[in-house]
Amino acid sequence: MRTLITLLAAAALACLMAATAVAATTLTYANFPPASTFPCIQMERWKDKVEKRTSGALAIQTFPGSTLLGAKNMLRGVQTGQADIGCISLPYYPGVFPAMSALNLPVAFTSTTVASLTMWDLYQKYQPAELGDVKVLTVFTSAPSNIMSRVPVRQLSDLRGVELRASGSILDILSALGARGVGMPMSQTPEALQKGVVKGLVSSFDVLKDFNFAELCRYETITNMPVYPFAVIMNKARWDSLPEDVKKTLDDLGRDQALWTGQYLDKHIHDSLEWSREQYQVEVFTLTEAEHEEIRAKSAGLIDQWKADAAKADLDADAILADMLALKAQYEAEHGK
Ligand code: DTR
Repeated sequence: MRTLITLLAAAALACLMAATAVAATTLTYANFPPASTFPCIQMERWKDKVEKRTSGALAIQTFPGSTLLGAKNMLRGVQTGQADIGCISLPYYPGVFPAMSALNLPVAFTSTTVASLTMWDLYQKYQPAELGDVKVLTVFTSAPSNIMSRVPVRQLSDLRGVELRASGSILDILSALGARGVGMPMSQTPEALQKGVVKGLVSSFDVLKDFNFAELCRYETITNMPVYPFAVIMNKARWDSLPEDVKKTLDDLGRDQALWTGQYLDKHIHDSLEWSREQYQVEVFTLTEAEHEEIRAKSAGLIDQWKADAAKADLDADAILADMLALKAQYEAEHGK
């Protein structure tokens, strides 16, 4: 009897130890927009994959909707370890990412899949110092940006004096077109729209559904303005503390996650626009070829400006730009425009 009890106790202890070994490490992952939006959808997908592929050795605790860190303190919060992992939108940090902000230039990306894979390869090739004090787990972009507004923008001249929320390079494009760009992160936009501080926003069409912006912004104008680059970053010391096999699992997931997110968003922007048409009968305006040319002409200076800024940061701007355009062409051939 005594032997049986000892055996049972030993078995119970073994089970307990195995269970503790399995859920050994929990990492926190902060995100700024609400759970329904694509940066958080990709976060949950990444969490599922990581937990499965590490057989539970890593558990990921996700914090959507700025519950742990907000859009503007995300970078610092991850650097200092307030969160282990965080999702940053690079254009929210002007001047901080001279190399990777190339993805925010007016180079006419039309596919999120293509832009996200291009960003991944460009990051791998240059590993720029601007992201040197964090571990980059994956990168992706938003879809091309369009106007969503409470007032109709049927033609470019309707933009004159209209206040539109944006960020990064799009603020400059808007001023060149005579509109009044108001810079703020996406997470502050619902309130600004509600209060009438802005008459609309410039972003990709996913937000029509995911933030229900279609309810207020009944007019959509297709402008194909730049995509916004994002990076999922991890605290460096925390990364260094992970076992080698876990690091490899996370590294192996980086490109796959960029591809998955691009494909998810490419599909979702169509679903979101269809939903907005059915739900709120939104009107969609297209511009003439001459108007697209006007946008291109008025945005061209941004590329020179970016080159000058990149050169100041000791980067080979021409090489980065040429590589980005070559990758874009390669992925467009592979995945379509
Ligand atoms: N267009 C960028 C990025 C963006 C697009 N959709 C979402 C949803 C949630 C947060 C950010 C974004 C922007 O306007 O910030």
